[in-house]
Amino acid sequence: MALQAASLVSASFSVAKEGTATSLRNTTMFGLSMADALKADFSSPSFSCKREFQQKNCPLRVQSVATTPGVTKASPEGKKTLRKGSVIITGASSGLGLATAKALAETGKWHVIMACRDFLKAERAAKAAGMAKENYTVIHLDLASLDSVRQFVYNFRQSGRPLDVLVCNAAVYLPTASEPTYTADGFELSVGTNHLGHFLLSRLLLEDLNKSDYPSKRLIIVGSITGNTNTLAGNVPPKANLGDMRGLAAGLNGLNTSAMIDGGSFDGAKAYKDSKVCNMLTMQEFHRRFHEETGITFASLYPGCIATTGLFREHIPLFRLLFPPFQKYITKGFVSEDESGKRLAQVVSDPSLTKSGVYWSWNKASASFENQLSQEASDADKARKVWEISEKLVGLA
Ligand code: NDP
Ligand code: PMR
Repeated sequence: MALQAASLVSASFSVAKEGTATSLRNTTMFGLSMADALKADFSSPSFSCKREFQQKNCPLRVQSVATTPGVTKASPEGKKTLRKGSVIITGASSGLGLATAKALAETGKWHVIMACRDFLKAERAAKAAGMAKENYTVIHLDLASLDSVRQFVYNFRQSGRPLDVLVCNAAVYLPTASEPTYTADGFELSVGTNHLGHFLLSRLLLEDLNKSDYPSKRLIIVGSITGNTNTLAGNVPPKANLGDMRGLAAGLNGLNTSAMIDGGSFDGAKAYKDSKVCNMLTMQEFHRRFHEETGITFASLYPGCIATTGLFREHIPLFRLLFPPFQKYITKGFVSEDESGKRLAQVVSDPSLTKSGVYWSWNKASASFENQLSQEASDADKARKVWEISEKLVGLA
C-alpha cells in the first residue's frame, strides 16, 4: 500500500515536471495550486466558510399530512395503512443513489424504480445491497440521450406504477478531461447529463407526479456545496459561474459555440459545478411555477462529502487516494455512502421535510437544516433564464 502510494506520488510529480497547464492542475493538492488559493475570493461579503457545517437550530416545520381515500385501505383491525410509495431514483446503480434506494427499500414502504444506464450493473448492485426483489425495478435510462429519456418515461408509464417521488441524482464529473465530450444530442456531457437530461425527465414526469394520490409528492434534485460560492468548498477554483449563459443559449455544442454555459473555454470541473447550479436553480423555478398549483414539494440538498463514490472515477489516482482522508480528518465534511443515503431517503419520505423550494443540508449531529444558497444559485432571473433556454434545447419550447 505504502509502495503503491509512493509510486502514485512520484508518478504525479514526474508529470508535473513536464510543466503543461493540464499536468500542473492534476498535480496540485486537490486541484488548488498556491496561485489558485490566493485567487480564491474568501473576502466576498456573502462568503461564509462555516455555513454548511454550522450547528444550527433546525428550523423544520412538522406538518400534518392529510391522507386521501385513494391511498389508504382499512386493515382487518380497522386501522388505515398507506400503500407503498413509488419512487424513481436516477443513477441508483452506485453511490448516493444506490444507498438511498437501499435505505428506502429496507423500510418495506417504498418500491424503488432504479433508472440506470447500465441494467446489469444496477441489478447486481441491488442484489449486493441486499434489496428484496419485490422492492425494486430497474428501468433503463441514459440521461445523455434525450431519446432515451423519452423512452424511459414511456416504459415507466407502461409499468402502470404511480409516481409519488422523483429523485434526480445521477451525475458525471470529468475534472481531468482536456477536451469536451458530448451527449447523443450534442450537448457538453456534464451539463447535458446532470442538468439537461434531468430537466427533460422532470418536466415530462411532472404530469405523473401530479396524478399521484400519495400524501406527499416530491421532486428532488441533488445539488452540491461546490456549486455554492458562499462556502469554502465553492470557492475552490474553478468556481461555478453561469455568466450571461451565452454558451448554453447557443447549445453547448462546441461547434459554433463554446461547450461551457458562460461561453468560456472548456473546464470539466467548472462544467460540473455549473451543472449543479442549474440543478439548484431548476428546483427553485419548479417551486415558483408549480408548487402552489400542484402541492408538489420541490427540494434540493447537499448530502455531505461522500468522498468514496464513483463520482471521482475520472480523477487521478492520487486524488482518489487522498480525498477521503482529507475530507475525513481535515475538512470533516466526509459522510459515508450509507449515511448520505439515509439523508436523501429523509428528503424523500420524512413527513417533516415537506417544505418546498428548500435546499437541505445536515449539521455535525446529522440533523437536517434549511441551508442558504449562494447569490447565483438563488438568482430568480437566472433560474427563469436557465428554464427557458433549457426548454428550447430539449425540445419542449
Ligand atoms: P456515483 O458516480 O457513485 O453515482 C452517479 C450515478 O449516476 C451512477 O449510478 C451512474 O451510473 C449514473 N449516471 C452517470 N451518467 C449517467 C447517464 N448518462 N444516465 C444515467 N445514469 C447516469 O456518484 P455519487 O453517488 O457521488 O453522485 C450522486 C449525486 O450526488 C450526484 O448528483 C452528485 O452531483 C451528488 N453529490 C455527490 C457528492 C459526493 O461527494 N460524492 C457531494 C455532493 C453531491 P453508472 O453506475 O452506470 O456509472
Ligand atoms: Mg473540496 C471546507 C470544506 C470542504 C468541503 C466540505 C468540500 C467538499 N471541500 C472542502 C474544502 C476544500 N476542497 C479545500 C480547502 C480544497 C483545496 C485543497 C478542496 C479541493 C477540492 C477538489 C480539488 N474539493 C473537491 C475537489 C474535487 O475535485 C471535488 C469536486 O469539486 O467535485 C466537483 C471536491 C469536493 N469538495 C467537497 C465536495 C463535496 C466535493 C465533491 C463533490 C461535489 O461537489 O459533488
